[in-house]
This record gives sequence, structure tokens and C-alpha cells, in this order.
Amino acid sequence: MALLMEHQFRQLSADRQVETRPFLDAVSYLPLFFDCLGPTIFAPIKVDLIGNITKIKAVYDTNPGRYKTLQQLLEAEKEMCGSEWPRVGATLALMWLKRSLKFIQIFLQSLVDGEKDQSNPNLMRVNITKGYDVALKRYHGWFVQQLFKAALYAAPYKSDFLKALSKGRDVKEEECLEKIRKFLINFSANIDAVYDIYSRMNADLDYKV
Ligand code: EIS
Repeated sequence: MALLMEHQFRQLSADRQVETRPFLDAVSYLPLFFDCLGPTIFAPIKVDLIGNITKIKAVYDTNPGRYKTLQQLLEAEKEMCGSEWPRVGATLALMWLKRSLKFIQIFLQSLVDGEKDQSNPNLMRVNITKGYDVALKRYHGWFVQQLFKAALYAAPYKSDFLKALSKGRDVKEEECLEKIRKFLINFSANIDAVYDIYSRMNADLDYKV
């Protein structure tokens, strides 16, 4: 929890523009989130996520003034890349990054909403599967979907996951969930705003990996 609460996302202003720099600062802590699920088996996911963030940051650093907001960044690439866009550069990296963020969002929301397998309340398979189904499944072919099903069995117990999120401190479940609830307010607003950019600019692609 400490992990999430110490690196909150910014509250959006009235125009709902997402500023690139603070967004990148906040997402740079999220790969650690996958360590809390299990550092070894989920390492490839973490690598993918870090790759997305690194790519967006590399583009941003070439001209921070011009790419002040994520929308400006996409608009600039659209103008520069012609028919290759949106399957290029930071636009492609953010397209995938937003799906991983959405996965985290739906998974955490389901936890705080108390959705659980009544016969195994300390398992998180219901919550993880919901995140996956909403955010990622349709972009994965048969093989990756099978990997997901296998990986689900390596997911930790809820109590261990919450403890890892709290940096090893034994915090009461309800206290943890309350902090996640607070974290989700700005986090979800940022993700929704990024999804809106992709739908407004017709920048999302439907291919499967
Ligand atoms: C994108 O990745 C890149 O992110 C993007 C660019 O290269 C683009 C080109 O098409 O591809 O292929 C990736 C996709 N990312 C697309 C899949 C990675 C999944 C890792 C599979 C490795 C297997 C072994 C580990 C076992 C875990 C399996 C999980 C499978 C989903 C139980 C909890 C599971 C949680 C899973 C949720 C998070 C998954 C996030 C994956 C995102 C994804 O689908 S660019 O790179 O533009 O920056 O260069």
C-alpha cells in the first residue's frame, strides 16, 4: 500500500489533460507492483511494462516543451509518422501501457469491492481474472491466454499480496483496502483520460499478440 500511496497519480485539472512528466513519474513505480504478485514468474510482464515507459520517456525527453501532455505527444507523432501511425513510437507504447494500467485498475477495484470466491476468500483469482478479461484478453491470442491461465495459479494469497504492497508491514486488511480505494481515485481518472485520447483520436489497434 505504502507502495501505491507514496506515488499517487495527480488529480486532473478541469480540461482533463494528462501532463506527460507527472504521469511518467507516477507510472515508473508500477513495475514494482508486479513484484508484489511474485518477482520471478511475473518478471516478463514487468520487462514489458518498463519497455513501454522507457519508450514514452525517450520520446518525451527529445522535446519536453512540445510533448507537455500525452495528447500533444500523440498529435505530434500522428503528424510526423504518416500512415505508420498509430503503430509507432510512444503512441504504440502508451497503447499497451494503458492496457496494463487498466488491468491493475480493474483488479484493485474488484479487490476493494470485496469480490471474492466465497469458498476461498484469500485467493485473488476472481479479481485477477476480472482485470485480465476487461483489459487484455481480447488482445491476446490462444497461446498467451493459456500462459495467463497457468500464471494465475502462481498468484499469491490476498493477505501476502497486501502485506507486500505495505512493504512487509502487517497492516489490517480493511486499512489496506481503504488506502487502495483512495489511490484508485486519481489513478482511475488518469487511465480513463488516456483511454479517451485513444478513442477520440481513433488511435487504438485491435491486433492480437
Ligand atoms: C507490446 O507487448 C509491447 O508492450 C510494445 C510493442 O512491442 C508491441 C508490439 O506489438 O507489443 O506481447 C506482450 C504484449 N503485452 C504486447 C505480452 C507480454 C506478456 C508476457 C508473456 C510472457 C510469458 C511468461 C510469464 C507468465 C505470465 C503470463 C501472463 C500473461 C498475460 C496472474 C497475473 C497475470 C497478470 C497479467 C497482466 C499483465 C500483462 C501485461 C501484458 C501487456 C501485454 O499484453 S513498445 O512495446 O511499444 O513499448 O516497444
